[in-house]
Amino acid sequence: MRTERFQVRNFINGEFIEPNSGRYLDNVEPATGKPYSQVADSDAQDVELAVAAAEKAFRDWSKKTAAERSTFLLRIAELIERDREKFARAESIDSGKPVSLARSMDIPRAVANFRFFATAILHTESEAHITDDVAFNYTLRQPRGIAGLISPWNLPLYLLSWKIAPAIAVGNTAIAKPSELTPMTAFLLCEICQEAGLPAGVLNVVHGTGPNVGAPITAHPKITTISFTGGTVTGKKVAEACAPLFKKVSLELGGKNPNIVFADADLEAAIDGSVRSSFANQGQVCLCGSRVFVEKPIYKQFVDRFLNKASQLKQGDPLDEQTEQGAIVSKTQLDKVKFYVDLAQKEGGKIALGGSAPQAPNERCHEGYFFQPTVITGLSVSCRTNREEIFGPVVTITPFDSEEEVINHANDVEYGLSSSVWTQNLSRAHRVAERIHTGTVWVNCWLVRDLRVPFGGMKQSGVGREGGEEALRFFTEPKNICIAK
Ligand code: TXE
Repeated sequence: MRTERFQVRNFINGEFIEPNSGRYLDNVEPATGKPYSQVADSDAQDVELAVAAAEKAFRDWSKKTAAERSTFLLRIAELIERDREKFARAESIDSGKPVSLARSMDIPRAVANFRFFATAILHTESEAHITDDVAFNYTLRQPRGIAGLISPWNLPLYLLSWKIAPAIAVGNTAIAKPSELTPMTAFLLCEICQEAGLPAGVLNVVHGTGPNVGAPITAHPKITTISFTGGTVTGKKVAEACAPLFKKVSLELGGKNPNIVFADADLEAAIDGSVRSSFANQGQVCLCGSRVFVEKPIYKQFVDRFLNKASQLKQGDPLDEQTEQGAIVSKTQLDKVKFYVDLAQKEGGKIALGGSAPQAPNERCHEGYFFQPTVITGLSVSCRTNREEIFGPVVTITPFDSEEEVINHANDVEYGLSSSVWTQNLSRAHRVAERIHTGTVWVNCWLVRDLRVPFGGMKQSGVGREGGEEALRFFTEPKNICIAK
């Protein structure tokens, strides 16, 4: 018997519409491995419609006062908060993450993103530069037009709203493309935007694949600003498409983040923090610390306690309130994780924990994409497992002898997104933090996020910064006005 599945349609010019092709892709629930809804399989024609809507809306939206725009964003935040339970459940079903995590992290953060930028635009300052007796200059920061916002599947609403909120807060209009694997909360957000009375065309969401929708967005000459979060390989394609059109581009890409534990660390805190940073969201957070380095005197003790703690993580149905480890987002991603666990063994690694799929937590999840939290020891620092982004619940632990040595290990990868350093020695903390090549260094903590701080990566982890003032600047064009005295 064929059941009609819910269809996630595009949101263009304030209305939910069918994709031009009339086609839909199956949207699979990772916990069951079965399609539970469908998502519009859009193409360049749909992007074209969205551009027309965004272009038209820009005329009025960009002229609204900051206070007017702020009111809309605050209303959106309030409505997401009202529906937080619905959003959390939808995010969990769509992505496989534990519902408790969606409820405590993803959805509150989406609310905070809208509130933060709604109020940030009310407190901006403009620069003035006085040129002796000759002239004075002041800087206008004006909206740039249409922003293309492309986001991944690991933190669907969290990351998409982190782009939408600043883009429209400063007066741009936006065309967003969520990951085709996790479109549901973007759809719910569009319903909220309708209810909040956001003018038609200010936010348009075009669903579909990277090549069919993402690529036309990056190639469209009228979409002059591109903010992308995703894999490094895709990031290169985005950069290539944008370069000849001189688009303003922000790329937040992958990571292979070091997590360094010195012998003088508060061991309890370091273990708690490291287990969380290794396995949060099944290791599918670009900020996860996938390479743990432990100073030799405490290596054995650390590994024993880490394994003990990690083995207690409750793996289960993402919709079960007690679950701490849910499902991997897709079969492709699960296969990638398996590939790297095999590779690690070929490279001489020892599986100290996990290494395979667990027993299905219940009948419903029989064909779901689950993998055990996995710990690998005994690998060389330079092997592929320790260099390439796995993006799953797999972490390596490696001993080190000296500060100098571990700084070299930390920096000896192509990525440079984030790092953690665990030590009670303040001077060492400053010294090491200064020398690590990552956009964020956490000392004695992980994933503490202040929305005002610059956020982004070095090297292959990206270009540009998001967050606070950086985001407001990214989504505006500075113009100097020089007036003779
Ligand atoms: O991401 P993609 P994928 C890493 C992780 C993962 C790998 C691949 O290692 O295994 O990337 O994951 C859209 N032009 N991260 O393939 O493809 C795509 O539709 C424009 C790290 O799922 O980078 C989606 O909306 N857009 C990461 C978005 O790009 C294109 C989060 C990201 O998908 C496009 C996710 C194109 N040519 C994966 N092709 C992080 N750092 O947060 C695809 N897209």
